[in-house]
Amino acid sequence: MRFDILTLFPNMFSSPFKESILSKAIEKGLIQIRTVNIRDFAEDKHHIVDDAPYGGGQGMVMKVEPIARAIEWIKSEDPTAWTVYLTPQGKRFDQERARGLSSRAHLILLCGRYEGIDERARDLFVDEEISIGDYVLTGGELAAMVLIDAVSRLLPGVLGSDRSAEEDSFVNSLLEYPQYTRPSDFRGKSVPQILLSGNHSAISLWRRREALKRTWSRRPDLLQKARLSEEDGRLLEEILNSNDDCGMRIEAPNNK
Ligand code: 4FD
Repeated sequence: MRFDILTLFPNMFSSPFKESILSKAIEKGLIQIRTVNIRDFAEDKHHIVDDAPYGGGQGMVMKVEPIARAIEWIKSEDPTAWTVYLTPQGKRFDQERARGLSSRAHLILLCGRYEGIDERARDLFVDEEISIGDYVLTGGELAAMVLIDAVSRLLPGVLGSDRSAEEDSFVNSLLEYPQYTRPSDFRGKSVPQILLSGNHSAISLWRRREALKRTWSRRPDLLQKARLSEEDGRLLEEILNSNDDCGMRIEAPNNK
């Protein structure tokens, strides 16, 4: 899969993909990531890429011509490339949208700065607008990095062969159960005995119960859409009828 990142700040991408799993995916040829500097497509003497908004108001708007020329240059190589604009106004990015994008061969990720891009650039060139969450960043670059990471790990061969992305949280709509590794006791806090028992069916049951407890206490909204088995229903009832607080934490107020 190919990612072309359209940005005014290509240096921001010089390290994030050089580590660990994504660098190996690049080495193996499973993904290709290229940055394209929008400024290189400005034709005027000063390579101007932004201008004041028509109608007045604060801030600057990214000009349409350099964006148009950059996207058309990429599309002249591959007319099938799919263009995504990272913006707080886009559809919320989640696991399902990551899976949808992972089926495409070539993504163009358009990173906005300032007050965003000229509306005509969206109308003419943007196929999909995506937001990674309800907060504002100084540019779309960090959002593009998040998207590339979440999409890349879904591609065949990117994660270790023993570990399937399908086992992840959100795929089955529950949060993950707690994990432990050595030592078995740390400052008086011990690993749950069951995990040392070697009883694999009992461990599976415990993990499922813990996943249900966590989801109930932290993300009850996820239980709505979770496809729960009859066994899950029984476990959940058992949990709620017990006096287990499911790890509920009372958050201290943060009054401004
Ligand atoms: N929540 C996101 C994406 C970009 C961004 C920008 C218009 C500002 C947050 C278009 C205004 C892009 C997000 C750049 N902030 N900032 O995904």
